[in-house]
Formats: sequence, structure tokens, C-alpha cells
Amino acid sequence: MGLTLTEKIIKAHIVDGEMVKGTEIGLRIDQTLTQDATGTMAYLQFEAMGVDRVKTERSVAYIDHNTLQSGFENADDHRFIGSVAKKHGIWFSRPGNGICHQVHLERFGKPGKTLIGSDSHTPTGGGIGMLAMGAGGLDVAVAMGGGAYYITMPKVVRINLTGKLNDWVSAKDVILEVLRQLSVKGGVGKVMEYTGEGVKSLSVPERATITNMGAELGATTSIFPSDETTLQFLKAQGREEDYVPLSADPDAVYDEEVNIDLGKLVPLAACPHSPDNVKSVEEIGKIKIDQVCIGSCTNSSLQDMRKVAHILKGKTVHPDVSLAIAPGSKQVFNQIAEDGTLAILIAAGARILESACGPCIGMGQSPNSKGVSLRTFNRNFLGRSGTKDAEIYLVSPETAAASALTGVFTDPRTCGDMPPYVMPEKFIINDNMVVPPATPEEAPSVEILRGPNIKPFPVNKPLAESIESGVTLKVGDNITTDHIMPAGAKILPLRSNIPAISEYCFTVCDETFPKRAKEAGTSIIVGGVNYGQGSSREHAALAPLYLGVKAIICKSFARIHRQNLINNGILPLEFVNEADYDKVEQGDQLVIANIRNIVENGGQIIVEDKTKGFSFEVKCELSERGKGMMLAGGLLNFTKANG
Ligand code: MIC
Ligand code: SF4
Repeated sequence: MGLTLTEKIIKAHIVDGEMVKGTEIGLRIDQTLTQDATGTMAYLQFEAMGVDRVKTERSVAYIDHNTLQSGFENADDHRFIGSVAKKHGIWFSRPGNGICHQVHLERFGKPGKTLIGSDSHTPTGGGIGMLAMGAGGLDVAVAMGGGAYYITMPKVVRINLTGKLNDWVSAKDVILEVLRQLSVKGGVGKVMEYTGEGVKSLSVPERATITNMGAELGATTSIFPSDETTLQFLKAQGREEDYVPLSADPDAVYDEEVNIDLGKLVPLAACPHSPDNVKSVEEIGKIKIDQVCIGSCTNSSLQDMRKVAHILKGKTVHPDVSLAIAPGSKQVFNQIAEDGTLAILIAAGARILESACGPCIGMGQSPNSKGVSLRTFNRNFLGRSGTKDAEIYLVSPETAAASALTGVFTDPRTCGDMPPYVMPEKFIINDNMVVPPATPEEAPSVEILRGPNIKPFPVNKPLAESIESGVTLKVGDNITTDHIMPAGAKILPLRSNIPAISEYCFTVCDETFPKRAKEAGTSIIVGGVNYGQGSSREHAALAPLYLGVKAIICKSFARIHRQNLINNGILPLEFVNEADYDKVEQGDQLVIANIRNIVENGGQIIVEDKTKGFSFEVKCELSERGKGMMLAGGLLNFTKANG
């Protein structure tokens, strides 16, 4: 029986377990990446592991999230990360060099390799045939130390692409269509593998847009084959030697199949406040807009910038609209500066931002009150833009640019002829903003530079015999990590300071939560389906840990967040009977008796609701390693105890 591409890469990297779907496997990791917002914690954890030099083929530390530097905190974090990178064998991509995923795709990613990154959009690397996955910072620290990365052996979904995109319909519309069909939880436990003759018509940046936003499906990752188009891209990046042809065997067996005729797609948009709330631009109608933002790791390639410029050329942004554009990397920025694209954008009235995440993570450009903002980004969760009552729509760069001119939602197919995009034979290659690590000889003398905002991270205690605690918060379905641990210009600078950032934990849902949790001492949180979707931020586990959260009881979890909870010794419990969710209320006093023994030896987990006078069953499916981590109070304690 033939293998899928996913299985081939897994087979070449498996170091623990068997390729049996649904079971835990350990993978050797070739490359890692971190960004600054998750990076300081990951490197503090790496330091705590006592490894001198990374054991991966390539580890890169990027600075792209917190670049506003509205106080000393961000700059201190950058310096800390730069110094750790230098000392421990990690390449350092300086602020200004661009968004981690865009730069990694351009300069470092290699087909057939495994990559984990402390950022959920790491699957961008799937655009050149990597098995690239988002992970918690601690998992990345372990992989840098040479440890395996553990995932559940995924199901593989074949996304069969036929036909060709029509003019002004874009790769973004492909992934929006997949999200429309499968929803934000449709990819949990699965890898989305793109195949079919339609693949050929998509460039590498287009493929990367699709694999990037595959994160919003909750998927383990998404991947395209490595083919002639990949070769051309790598050649133009001066990295021809990194090319290997890769694809699924012709008789590969897939678990599920989705068919998409590219020729039938139309411009789409994800409506507030979820990436799967997808409608066609036509269906939405000509609603008035206030802001357009173009950029982010989803849509900031040279190809995107050129298409946008073609639409804006010789015109002016509508007087009621603010248009912000952030090219994804220094390479893209440099190229558009040299070829005149930038001049077109500036002349049209665009507000040019630095190559960084910027508005995507609420670092500036928050919309006006009740503002309607069209963004080429990947997430439109409530409050993420920094304006709680704003209406954020996720669209393609083409729809964004067309709408910026008219001031209303506009179908880009009204923009006349679309010129074909011709990829340059050679991109501008200048890695002068990537600092190589010190040599092993020089490394001991490199000093680590720590600022006063960098505080130690909390470490859990071994799991208690029993848990008795109140439900300090009850939330609904699809709670995102942006609800649990919001970001934005005010909060992001506190990423290295868990006591300070904890003051904002869950404040999107309930401003009183941090205070109440601290007063209660210990807490249990009750949630609905897909709890913890979105970001890989470990802070969504570390802040609750700091506030005394012992367990989360919900209907189901998102993959990375569940792992982050286990890594930090917080019990991830699921209702056996979902109807019990309705019976438990905020404020109820719960007892989970004998839990340590049950985690260790198995058995039914019964939760007694003392307030309501009833009991219900929950489950906690853990691998042997997961059990070890839960009992020890997290991955660091577990690793220390097991050498
Ligand atoms: C995001 O898009 O939500 C982020 C910010 O890039 C996060 C990482 C973080 O919270 O630092 C992610 O996607 O993992
Ligand atoms: Fe940065 Fe936004 Fe991409 Fe996250 S989704 S890595 S915040 S650009």
C-alpha cells in the first residue's frame, strides 16, 4: 500500500511509537523557529534544561511580533533573545527582517524536513513540502535540546484540487472555502495534504497562504508536494541544492477526501468573529468599510504586493478608508522598493508599516469604534484587533485593495484584466539581518542580557491526590487563546512577565476573573467544544497556572493548547456526557477525588458537584508520557526526573 506524503516524512523521522493513527508518536525535529512573543519563555525554559548548544540542523529566533517598543520591555526581550541565540547555536533574525513564517519559507525551509515553531502558523512551511507544525514554547525548547516532538499520529485528508483559479480569485479564497466546508475544528487530529492537477497552477507563496491558514482548521499541519514550482522558487532564492522532489505515492490511501474545483471559486470573506464564518463577497454586499490592512504571514509576499499595486495604480484610497500595508519580509520590502511597486502603494495613499506582524496581533492600527476592517490576515477573533466592537473580515489582498478604493466591500473581479504574476528569476538575497550564532569556542564568553521585565516562569507541583475547587469561570464553545490570554499593544510587552500578564487572563470574557481566581486560590474552568483554539501561546497555560487553575473541564480541546496544559501540569478533562456541561454552573464547588491514582493507574474519573448535589463523569486520555508529565506537574519536572 502506498504512502501519503505526510506518512513518508513521518516515516523518515519517527523515533518513538508506531505509525498507527490516533496513537502518540515521537518525531525527530530538523529545524525549529521561535518568535519574540513566545520566544523569551521558550528560551528561559531552554536555559532551565541546561543544554549548551542546540542539536537541530537549524534553529532560528525571529523578532517580529513585539516591535512597537512602546516601553523598554520589548527591546529588552529582543536583546535577551539575541544573546541566548548567539550563545546556544541559534540564528537570530533581527527586528526588521520580517515575519518569521515568510522569512523561514524564503531563506531556511527545506522540503521533506520537520520543523516545529512556537507559533501556530508554522505550517506555512508546508508550502514547500515541509512537515511544519506549531507547538508550545516548551516543546520547541525540548526539540532544540535534541528531544523528540510528540504528536498524535494524524489522519491524512486529501484535498484534491482541480481546475485553475479565475482572475482575481486567490489562494486566500481556496483556504476560506476549505474553512467554510470543514470549520475551525474540522482539522483536529488531521493533516491536510493538497494534491491533484490544480496544485501545479499555484505558486509557492500561494501554497504557503493555504498551509498557513490551515492552522485555523485546528489541523496538525497542511502540506503541498515539492515539485517543479518548488524548485523554481528555491532556485530564485539561491537555494537550489535544498530541493528534493516529494509527493504521495499514486496508490496512497487517505482517510478523507475533499474536492475543490479552483475554477468554481469566487472571492470569499470570513465574517466576524470566526475564520470559518465564510460568505462570498457578493453575498455580503456593499457594506461600508473604515479600514483595510494588507500583510501578515498569510498574505504579504511579493506576489500579493504586486497584485495590490496593480489595483491601486494611479488611484487614491477612498477618503473614508485607512489603508495599511506591511510587506512580509525585508526581501519583499527591498524588492518592491527596487521595482517601483512601493512607489505605487505610497502614491495611492497607503500607510506603509514595517515588516512585522503589526495589526494582525493588535500592535497598532486598531480600528475605530464599531469600525469595519477588511484584513488579509488569518484570525478575526473578538477583540484581537484591539477594538472590541470592531467588525473584522478576512479577505484576499485583491478584495482588500479593490475595497480600499471604493470604500465599500468590493468584488475584485470588477478590477479589469489581471496581469499574470511572473516570479523574479532571482529574489534579492541579502541575509545581513540574520546574525549567525557564536562558534562553540566563542560561546562560553557570550553574556546573556536580561532586562528587569524578564521574570522566572511558574513551574507546577506534582499532581495532588485529589482536587477540590470552585468553578471560577464557565465559558462557551470555540474559546480562543485570544480570549484566555489576550495580546495587543498593551499586553504583549508583558509576555516575559507572567505575574504581570496574568492580570489580563480571560479579561475578554470576564474582567473580574484574575482577581477572583487569586482570591479563590485554586480554580477549575468549564468550557465548551474546541477549547483553546488559535495561537500556540503557552501563556494561555502559564497565566492560568500562575492564577491557581488546576483543571479545565470542557467538551473538547484544540491540539496545541491541550498539549500546553499537559506540559504545565494542568488537567485537561473532557465531559463524557456533553449534557453535563449545562448542569455545572460558575461558582459550583467541585471535587475530583483520587485523581492522582486514576491518572497513574486508570479508572473512571468522577467529578462531584457539591453545590448541585450530583456527580458526572469526565475523561482524560493520556499517553504514558502524558501521564508522566501530569503526575510530575509538567514537562520540565518530568524531564528532570527522567534525565
Ligand atoms: C497569533 O497569530 O495568534 C500569534 C501571535 O502569532 C500566536 C503566537 C503568540 O501568541 O505569540 C500564534 O499563532 O501561535
Ligand atoms: Fe504574526 Fe499574525 Fe502571523 Fe501570528 S498570524 S505570526 S501575529 S502575522
